[in-house]
Amino acid sequence: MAEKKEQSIDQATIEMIEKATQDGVSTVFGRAEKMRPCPIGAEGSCCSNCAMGPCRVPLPRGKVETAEEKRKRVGVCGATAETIAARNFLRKIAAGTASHGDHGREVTKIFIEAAKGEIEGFEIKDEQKLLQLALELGVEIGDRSNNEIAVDIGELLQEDFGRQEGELLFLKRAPLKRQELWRKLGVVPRGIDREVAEAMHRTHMGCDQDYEDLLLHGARTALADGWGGSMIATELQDILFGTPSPTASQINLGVLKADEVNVIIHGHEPYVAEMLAVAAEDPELIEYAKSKGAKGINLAGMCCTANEILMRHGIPIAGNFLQQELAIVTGAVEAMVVDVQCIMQGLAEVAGCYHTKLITTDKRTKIEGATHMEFNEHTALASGKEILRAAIDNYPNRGDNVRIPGEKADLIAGFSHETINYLLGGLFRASYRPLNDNIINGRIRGVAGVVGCNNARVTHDDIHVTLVKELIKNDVLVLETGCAAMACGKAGLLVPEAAKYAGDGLASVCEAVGIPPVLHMGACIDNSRILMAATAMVKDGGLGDDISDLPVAGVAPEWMSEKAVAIGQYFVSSGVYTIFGATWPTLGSKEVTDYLFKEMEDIYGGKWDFEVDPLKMAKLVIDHIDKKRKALGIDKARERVLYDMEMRRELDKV
Ligand code: XCC
Ligand code: SF4
Repeated sequence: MAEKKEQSIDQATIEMIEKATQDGVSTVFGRAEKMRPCPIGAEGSCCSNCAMGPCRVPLPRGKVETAEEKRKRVGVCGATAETIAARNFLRKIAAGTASHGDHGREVTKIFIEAAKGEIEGFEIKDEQKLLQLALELGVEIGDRSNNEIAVDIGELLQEDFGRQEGELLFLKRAPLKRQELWRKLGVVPRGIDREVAEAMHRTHMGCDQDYEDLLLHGARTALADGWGGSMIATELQDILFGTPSPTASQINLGVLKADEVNVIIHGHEPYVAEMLAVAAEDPELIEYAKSKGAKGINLAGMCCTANEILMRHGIPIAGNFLQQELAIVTGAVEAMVVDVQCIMQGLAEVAGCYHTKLITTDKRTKIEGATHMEFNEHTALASGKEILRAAIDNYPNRGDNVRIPGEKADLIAGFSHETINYLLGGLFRASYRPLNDNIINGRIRGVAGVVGCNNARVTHDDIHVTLVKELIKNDVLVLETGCAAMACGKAGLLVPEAAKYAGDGLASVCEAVGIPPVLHMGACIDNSRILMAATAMVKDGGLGDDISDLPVAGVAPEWMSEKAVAIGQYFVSSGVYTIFGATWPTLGSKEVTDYLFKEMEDIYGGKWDFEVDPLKMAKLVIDHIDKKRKALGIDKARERVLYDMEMRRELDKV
């Protein structure tokens, strides 16, 4: 576990933690100080999979264990520390895959209903992407309407969730060599739900008790997320709500407005937020807000729902995961509207200390003490308006205990895989060629995907920002999603001017193309866009013939959710070297940890790693990128630029 120095590097966050203390309100920051993490659970050495336990099999601390002692370190059923750690790890992957899968399933259902004309207000927005997907999946186009084509696409992809045999449809998008490897290893996912269900079965008491076999199924389950549930969600959301393109907006608690009805939309699935975005423009509702003394309605996002409506509507972001309670602490939020995932139950308690209405909207996420206003997609617009009306009605209750921090930063978001293609190659010859060329000539050293959460066990945003600054300084182009993107947005790294923090090579490319050195690619579900970007780089040529050949790496510096583990594993199984910060959940078993950190590289060409220090993380990423450059024979071009960098650093010291 990392050493935590401060609570946050973000001034708005620090100011609101102080206000919470003054107001006598408990937040995640204070609770994290009171509740130490259980050391046995943290290392994956606690099993509660049957009622003879829970069994604890922790590594002995402060001494070397003999073989005899290790043999005796087992659960009541005889399960070894290896089995227990691997089972726990697989269950995290299964939970993450289930979450993204359930998101994808819901999107698919709504997509089909919208195409059938059953949902007022939702219609196909990206015709080009629809037709491309139809071609890819072999859906007849002819002179059929977009809606007819969309119904077929939706129903075809829907089968991936319940498929019993065969292969998920999008696996064919991966480089051929990767597909062959998956088939050879037997880790090709059949159906999304099937792999999750099998993971739960295998980890049941007395089932799979071979850690390598458990982790092989972990790979299969995670692939059903990255190339399945997540990818389906991203693709269909793009077609239905629009494929993101670069959009300017702002981020941090300073986007809340003193004289408007502030509504925060928080969670992951975009349809409620999409409808609120439409409803917030309704002249009647704006008039209604004015009748209550407000100047208007101010919608702002939180967590991944924020990323979705930021990319497609330019709606500002109030903050990332650890700021959710603090938004309410401002005293200026009339309603916090939540859907699913990453919604802390602590919100209900905090909302109770202010006038804020906490509104749950999803049948799968209810919270004791919150108002449940279930979102009905068939009356979507009416549902959206009803929610906003409740927020407006709450405006007169705001009171005087209001303090909105001044901090807000400009950012540009919405670099979808398609956009990067167009930006680099131009609309008529969209390609990754210029990116590949700039990697080969050494201006760009490599690419890092920096993704994932905040974690109250480490200094909020610090690991993200320190790592990313170090990477771009060393000419590594950074692709971001989720709360990681927000941390960097608040630090001013998501604007073209941030090229001033980049090394000369990366800066020159950013200036030529007009992009920031850190590209916001969306919500966590959109990590599938990073898989597509990596695949496009392979297919464009010159950088090897598989994802594992690319000079790329992935990092989740402040991860906390099970979804992050699923994402990490699908990156590793797709051939990407992936580093996690904060804490590592299998340290109770050396064998399991060695398998993940070393042996997986021989199997998948990608592997896991763990490092808490952001500068050391950056070094691991850069060393890995340099190793891949060398293997590709493009290290020579790079060396000259590196020499310049070294010299400039020397100058910096003077
Ligand atoms: Fe949740 Fe997606 Fe993590 Fe942020 S990054 S804390 S999962 S909101 Ni996904
Ligand atoms: Fe203990 Fe085995 Fe039951 Fe786990 S499955 S709780 S190790 S007896």
